[in-house]
Amino acid sequence: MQVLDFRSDTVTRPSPRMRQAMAAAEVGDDGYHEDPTVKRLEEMAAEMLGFERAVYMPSGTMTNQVALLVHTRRGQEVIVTERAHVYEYEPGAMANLAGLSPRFVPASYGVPEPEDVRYAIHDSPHQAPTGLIALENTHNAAGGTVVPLEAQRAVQAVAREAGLPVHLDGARIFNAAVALGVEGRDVAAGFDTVSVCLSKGLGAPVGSLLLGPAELEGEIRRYRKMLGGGMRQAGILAAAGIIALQEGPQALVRDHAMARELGEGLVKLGLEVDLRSVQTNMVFASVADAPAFAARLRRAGVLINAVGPARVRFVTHRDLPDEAVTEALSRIENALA
Ligand code: TLP
Repeated sequence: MQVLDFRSDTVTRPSPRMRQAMAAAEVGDDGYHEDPTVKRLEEMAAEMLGFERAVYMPSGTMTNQVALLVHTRRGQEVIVTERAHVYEYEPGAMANLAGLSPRFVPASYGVPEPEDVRYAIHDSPHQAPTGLIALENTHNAAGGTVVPLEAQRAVQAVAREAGLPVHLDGARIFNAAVALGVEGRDVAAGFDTVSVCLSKGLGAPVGSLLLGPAELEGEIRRYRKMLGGGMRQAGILAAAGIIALQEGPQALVRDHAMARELGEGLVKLGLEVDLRSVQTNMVFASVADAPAFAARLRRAGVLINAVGPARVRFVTHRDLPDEAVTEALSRIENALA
């Protein structure tokens, strides 16, 4: 029985084309910015997403944290949506490395109200001053939900009015673009920096990019080095990233269709799923005991993550076979019987 792995879209393995490109990659020392394949990936990403520069890093945690470091100074607050990845799942780096506190704004389905963002901005001697506003699209903990372009623009307008920079955690920016029927560059528009992951739904084994203006490039590279992200012949990895950017986005359509089918199927089995939140490649279900539920499914050959005491997450991705959803639903039905 093939195990069906719905834990994350990070579990994908490099495709045969990626492996070939990796083996054949022309490389150099990226510490001197002399790796031609890394440079090609960075130029391609910058061009594709409408930025002057892109800097390649090992992970989305690093691209997010470097963004915080370049935009802020210690003691400031960062306005984030509730349960934002940059705060919730990046082991406290925001406080530990950058010396920042989060200021949460409510965000139904990952979408904050511009007025809430405006009220969260501080500039008084009695409070920590706001240094940055950060959005996440798609919003992981809200369900892989899409933040509409108008909502992004409204928050960007609030930021501009207050003279604050805005960062986007666009780990899954192409999932958002596909769901909205627009280009990645449309979702990336209006942000000072955007973090994009190649190793989620796009299928690369490693890597994220931080996009930003030319004037921030030096600082971005300095903080990347400081955090241990200065790599050498990284073209071996970047070669797979290039293919991820070329072929990955259009393939997400299938992942989204699978998630929809899975969500609807789980509801038919009597599970509590908010189908309104099933907008891209994730399905969250509420269950009585999430770790026990996940363990039960594991025994049936379906891997998922418990993401809270009573919440589980299923993620669809390119390495799942076509029949994965039908098969998973049938295994889950049996496991729950
Ligand atoms: N998310 C992972 C886990 O860390 C939870 C997952 O399985 O979804 N931003 C967002 C929105 C993310 O979902 C992730 C990874 C990151 C940043 C961090 O990327 P990595 O794992 O490359 O550091």
